Amino acid sequence: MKYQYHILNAEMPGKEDVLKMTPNPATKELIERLDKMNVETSLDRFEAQQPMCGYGLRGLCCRMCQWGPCRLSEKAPRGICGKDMNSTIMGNIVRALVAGLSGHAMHAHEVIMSIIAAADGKANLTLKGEERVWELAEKLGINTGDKELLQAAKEVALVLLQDLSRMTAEPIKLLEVFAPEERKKTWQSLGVIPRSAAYETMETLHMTTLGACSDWTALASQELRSALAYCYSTLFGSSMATEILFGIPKPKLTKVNYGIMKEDHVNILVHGHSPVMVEKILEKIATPEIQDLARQVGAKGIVIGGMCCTGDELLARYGIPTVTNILGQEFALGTGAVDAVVVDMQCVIPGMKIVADCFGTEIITTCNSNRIPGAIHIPFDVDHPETLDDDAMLVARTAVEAFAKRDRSKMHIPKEITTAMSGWSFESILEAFGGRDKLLSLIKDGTIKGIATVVGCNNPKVPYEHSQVTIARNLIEANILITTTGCCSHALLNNGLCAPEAAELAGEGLGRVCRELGIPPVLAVGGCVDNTRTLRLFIELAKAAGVDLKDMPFIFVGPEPGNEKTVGQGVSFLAHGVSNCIGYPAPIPVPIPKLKENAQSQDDLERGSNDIVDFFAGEGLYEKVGAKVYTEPYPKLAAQTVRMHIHRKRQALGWN
Ligand code: NFS
Repeated sequence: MKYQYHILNAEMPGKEDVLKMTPNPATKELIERLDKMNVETSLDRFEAQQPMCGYGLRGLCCRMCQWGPCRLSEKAPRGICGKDMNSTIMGNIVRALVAGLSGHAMHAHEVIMSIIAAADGKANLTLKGEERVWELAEKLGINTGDKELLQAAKEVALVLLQDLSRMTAEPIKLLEVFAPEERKKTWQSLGVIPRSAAYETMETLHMTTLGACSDWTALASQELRSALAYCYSTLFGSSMATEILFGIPKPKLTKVNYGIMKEDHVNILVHGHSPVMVEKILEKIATPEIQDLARQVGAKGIVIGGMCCTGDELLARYGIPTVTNILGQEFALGTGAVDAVVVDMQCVIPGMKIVADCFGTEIITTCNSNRIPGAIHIPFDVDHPETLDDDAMLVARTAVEAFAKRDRSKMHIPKEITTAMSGWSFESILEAFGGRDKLLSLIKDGTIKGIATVVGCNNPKVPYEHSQVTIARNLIEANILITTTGCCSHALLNNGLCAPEAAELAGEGLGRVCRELGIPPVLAVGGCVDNTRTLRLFIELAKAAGVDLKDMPFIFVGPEPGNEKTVGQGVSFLAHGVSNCIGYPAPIPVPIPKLKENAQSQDDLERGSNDIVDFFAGEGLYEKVGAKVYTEPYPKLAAQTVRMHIHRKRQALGWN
């Protein structure tokens, strides 16, 4: 590949590498087209950033006060304040984790507050996830007596809100309810049970400020504590509150990929994370008024396409086609056929507006935290939800009216359309397999060797979607069932791995089961916050097996970690005893093998090492939680690493 980084023992792709390796033909077509039209994308800006700063890449740059920035090296191993490399690296990682946590926390806040607004009669929202309300009410010990649904839902929402915001020394309620007993004891003994998302964020920023904590091991504990706050408050909070609002998804067949857009239709893409406003917009688009408007502006109909996690949410619930992920958002606009992109919160890159302006695409922002200069802003404000219907109508109208302005000379929609089965919730997975005991017995007898959750973002440091698809193909071939979410799920969806027909690509055992049940070997379980669904599945199967979660043949795979939000995803699973295999070195100095002091020959090497790498990839974390991090940029080797990990777990359990 074009860029070699010896300090990382890794390499990074240039645009020509991406073109060669990216697996979706539609993507190649659009990258080439944008290139020819001289439209700048993240691939160009990535090249403009080369070479990247070695201090930043290894987490050795400290910018936490105004004495620096300090760049730490062998020559200058401490910052001006005296902080050493270990606490600098760990401090940077835990700060990134709580930045990601904050993203999911604002998402959780919006959906939880929407339930309260619905219950108070302020927002015109009908709760569709009744079974989740009663389940959570019971688990949380809420006396439902003869309470109405809305009142019970409000009481559940208030608990979720406390889990986001509690300042006193009580644990997160959802952790008490959902975490395995063995894990709770482990976390208790490590002293890492969190109070709330807000408290742990505050404490992390406090611990990493100038002249605060210089003990990296204490920061490592705060990393675990914050990850558990992230997991049980922001992920569980968002995912479950969304299920209360809009229902628990059920499997259905649909189509995905860039080809779902139509030249003679209004094409509206919805993008971001929180589905509250978007659900209302969908409702409005279905009204005769908006359908008539589409015909009046000369369109044959309206196509909705999803991007990123908002796309995943709608795909899961309604089978609304998805188009692409965070790195594909500019490519999608390169079709010149998108009339409007409606964006809510997070993962909406500023570069998208640059491409939008080249093609006359309207960007409509709906979240006050995500403003874009030059975009039309029609916000959903959860504190003033009374205008939700009018605002959603205005968004729908504005998006449809944009059709009349489209420059038809610049249209080019790739033809790729892919079948997919979406709508995999915790419940629907168990149901599809005939219950948890049936799924467990398939795992125990080796028909299915284990489960890998292959998830996460895109990262231009890795050839776009290549590793995600290669790893997934290799794993299903080895009879490893896959769950997927977020940006990675779009890669697997568009490449046909989430279609029932993908059973033909799976190994003998997994393939046979999928064919019998009519399901795919890769189950798209939703947006990133829905990693809770996989986690619940892991917890449930371990419980059924009577085995500690850390001993089960499960793994978390993140081929293209990119956003700060993925740090918390990985560490959440680690804290549960589920190892990670990531596709790119984290901002930690990579140990490079070096010649021994008295080396007699060139191959007389010793393994490089440093405390932080030893902690994550060696014994440190493993001794605490029973899981570790493997880093493997080469996808076929990563798949081998996963297979080996699962094989070892099975051997230890005697499941061969
Ligand atoms: Ni997850 Fe969803 Fe994608 Fe990454 Fe962004 S969309 S929450 S953060 S980039 S997977």
